[in-house]
Amino acid sequence: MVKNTFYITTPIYYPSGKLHIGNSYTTIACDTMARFQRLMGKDVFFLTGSDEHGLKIQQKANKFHISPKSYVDLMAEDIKKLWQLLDISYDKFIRTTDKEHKAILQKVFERWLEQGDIYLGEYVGWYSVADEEYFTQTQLIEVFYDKNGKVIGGIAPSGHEVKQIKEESYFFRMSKYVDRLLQYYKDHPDFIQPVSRKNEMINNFINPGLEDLAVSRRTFTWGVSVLSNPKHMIYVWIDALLNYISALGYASLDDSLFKKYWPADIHVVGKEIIRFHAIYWPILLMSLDLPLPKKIFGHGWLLMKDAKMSKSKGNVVYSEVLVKRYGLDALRYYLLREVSFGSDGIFTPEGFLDRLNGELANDLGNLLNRVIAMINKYFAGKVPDFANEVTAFDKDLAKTAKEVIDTYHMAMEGIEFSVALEAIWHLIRRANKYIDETSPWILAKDKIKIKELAAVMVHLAESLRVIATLLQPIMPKTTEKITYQLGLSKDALQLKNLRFGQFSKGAVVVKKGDPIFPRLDVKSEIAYIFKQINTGKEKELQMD
Ligand code: ME8
Repeated sequence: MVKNTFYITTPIYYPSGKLHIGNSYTTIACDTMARFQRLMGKDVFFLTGSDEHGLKIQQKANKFHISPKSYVDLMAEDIKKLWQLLDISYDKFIRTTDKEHKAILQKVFERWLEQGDIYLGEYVGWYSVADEEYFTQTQLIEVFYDKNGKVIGGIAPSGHEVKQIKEESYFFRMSKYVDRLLQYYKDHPDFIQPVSRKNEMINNFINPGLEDLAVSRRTFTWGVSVLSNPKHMIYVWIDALLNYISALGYASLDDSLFKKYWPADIHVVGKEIIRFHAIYWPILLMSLDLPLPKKIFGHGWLLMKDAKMSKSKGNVVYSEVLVKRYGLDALRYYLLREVSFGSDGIFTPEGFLDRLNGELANDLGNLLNRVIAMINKYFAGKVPDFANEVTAFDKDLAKTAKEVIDTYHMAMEGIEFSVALEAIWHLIRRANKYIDETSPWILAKDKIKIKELAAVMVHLAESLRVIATLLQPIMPKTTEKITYQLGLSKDALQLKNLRFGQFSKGAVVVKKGDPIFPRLDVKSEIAYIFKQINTGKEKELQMD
């Protein structure tokens, strides 16, 4: 039997600061995929959440003079509010502080100990007291040597000096599974995407020799302890990765969700954490005799000019600011259209406003406005019945729509949102051109041309119905607005069996359509966005 389920996950984000559009980018992309698969008839489970343990969180809470638990409680609420604002249709929000998650993690850790996959050893690393963090020698920005060439110290990326520390730690035998992992990559060429990232994994991390991973720490207390040796806290990445199965109740009394949805169809992550997902996570799963996720997708970064947008740099844009001023769908559209999903992309206020004015207000907004106005003017709001190939231009419009629907489906299945959107805009532009070609205002002057005029109106309404249907997973609110203005019910939009030429008989459009995307004054809006970025920077610096 073909499995009709679709399990998709975002990374679980650190609540060490307010989430910005970089995190929204991943989550909106996953939401779009989840909505698309639901519309295609799949039984979807969409998981997101927060990664709440570790030193970073502990330190942040200390700064605010509250307990780590109070701090993460506040932050988790804040994240949920953001996802509500962005209309994220997740099925579950997991927190690594959830009691169920912690119990599963501890149980699994004990199993690894029993199996001999985890052993007690000694961790030797470079420790920065100021940062309260370990670094490997390669992470240091400067290394000090004695006269015999032996490494005796160095400088952490923060600029603080590091000292060598030896500490008892548990290790996971990663090396034991490396050959199986490589074989898995070979047998499943689509496992890591984009494919270039697979070569990166093999060349940079596996070929040089995969070391056993230190999976416990004694330097922090805010975490999940090892059941049989509570002095040790489980390493935050093990804690975090386990969320993908603990959220489904793996190894718990009720594992029905796990049985139903595992293995995941796709884990979507930013490229900087693909190593954890494409190397460590599959090995952890192998050691539990579990099937591996079908796909790990490592998307590119949103950059500001040439630096990655990040909390610690303070060069961030917050989604709330853009949504409040320009509407949610402007942000959803921009993020998925601007950047090809596997690549990096640069956020610029100019680029954002260009797309809003050119593609949303002009191309799409005007098409809808013109069509609603003409149907009101020429047919008192009632959309004429569909008739095939009445004017010389109908055939080409229908052909374009068919090609666009096909391209869209391929692109959405292939996680190429920008290609899917480009295809939709091809149809939007084709429909606008169709208005110019058929010149309805001239047809309207001639009573004999009424049939042609009717065909033009319904072809345009039908193009808009197709456009609204295709936009549904990406910009659900815009779809609703277009559907409402066209006088259609939600049932008229069936993505799965979408064909051009199915416009509902007897639909009556609204009397006057409100512009769905107002045109903006570019100069003043650029100034506004820049001001918000700078304000954001001040806020972050104050918090640090
Ligand atoms: O890494 N551009 O959490 P995190 C694009 N807790 N995406 C970005 C981005 C940017 N500038 N900045 C952040 C963690 N992201 C771990 C994950 S999963 C088991 C544990 C997105 O809060 C992107 O998806 O640092 C990236 O991988 C994630 O946020 C990192 O979030």
